Amino acid sequence: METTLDAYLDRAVDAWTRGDERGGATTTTTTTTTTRGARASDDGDDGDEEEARARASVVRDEASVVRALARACAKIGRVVRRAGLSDVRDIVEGKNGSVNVHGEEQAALDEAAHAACVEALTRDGKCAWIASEESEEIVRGNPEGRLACVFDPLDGSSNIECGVGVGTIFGVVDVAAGAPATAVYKRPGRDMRSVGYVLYGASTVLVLSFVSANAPGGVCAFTYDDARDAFVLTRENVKIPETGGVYSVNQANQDKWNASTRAYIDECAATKTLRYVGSMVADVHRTLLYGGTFHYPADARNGGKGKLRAVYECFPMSAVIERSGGMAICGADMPVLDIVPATVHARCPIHLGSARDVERLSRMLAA
Ligand code: FDP
Repeated sequence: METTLDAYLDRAVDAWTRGDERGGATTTTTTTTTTRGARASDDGDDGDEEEARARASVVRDEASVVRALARACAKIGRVVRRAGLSDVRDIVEGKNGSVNVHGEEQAALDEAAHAACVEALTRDGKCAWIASEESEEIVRGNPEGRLACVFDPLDGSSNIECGVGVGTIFGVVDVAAGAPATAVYKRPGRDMRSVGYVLYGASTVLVLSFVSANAPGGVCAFTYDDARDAFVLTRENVKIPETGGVYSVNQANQDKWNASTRAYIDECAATKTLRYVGSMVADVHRTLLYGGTFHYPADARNGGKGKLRAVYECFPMSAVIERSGGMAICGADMPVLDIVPATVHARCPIHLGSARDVERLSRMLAA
């Protein structure tokens, strides 16, 4: 019997909730009762149980956020597949995209994908803040919400007209009740809870790491089944190969990189195969499954910052890669997930992929 995303999330929420009860209230109760006596135990029980309940309820909210995003992505996927045929109004009612003018369709699809995600998350009501590549400001959600969602609604959109894979990238962070919008990004990427992406390619695939690296089933992949209008679990415990024979980078920029980045890529060029779609989601998905590396280095054009956005592109992708056993760095010994961005749209250099390959690069960058 196949597992749908809904069924997976139900099971995952159950597992987290049971785990919270074991790790929180129950275990600690025994300890406090024997070491601090009955009265102290009563106080501790209440606090622990309350904390466990609060944690479980955040996990339930998070499952709801992932469901809402997956529904929006299913809609986006249907429209992307019909790019050139269907109207962007298929995604968001009332939105009238200029689909007939060459070039404008991409922009309209970007915006419509953004609107579809915002609409789904707003209706879900679990997020206090919603940050998107397509919005200068962070969007206010439900002030009572304890989660925030960040996303790039349609990454690689310059590829849409030629039918090459594009994607949605997302991450979820927890924010204290009443926290300001800065709580969404003024923190290391390692704080991200659920992370993932949807690739709109030959098939529509959702890759998800739910809540943390310890999610039931680890990093999972779900394939969208049109007939059932559902994402169906197709891979569990996805592990990136330790090393790979493919590297992925826009080599046309090589004269703008620093010497050690160039030296590493020269070494790759001599020993590996180059594959570069130019769509981060497609390039990273191939890297996750087949191994190797993906790079968007700092270059002379962007003052050492790289092109890709830290919060909603590099953090979720780096977390997926790390949780599947790989590495993601922005410089020598500098994990991408340790960066604290100055703004929600900050950029950072990125090198991610198979652990042994990224380790070698890190050593070369250090030298
Ligand atoms: P795009 O501009 O088409 O949205 O996020 C930006 C991105 O695509 C990534 O998906 C992709 O990896 C990168 O830019 C490609 O940039 P270059 O064309 O400079 O190689």
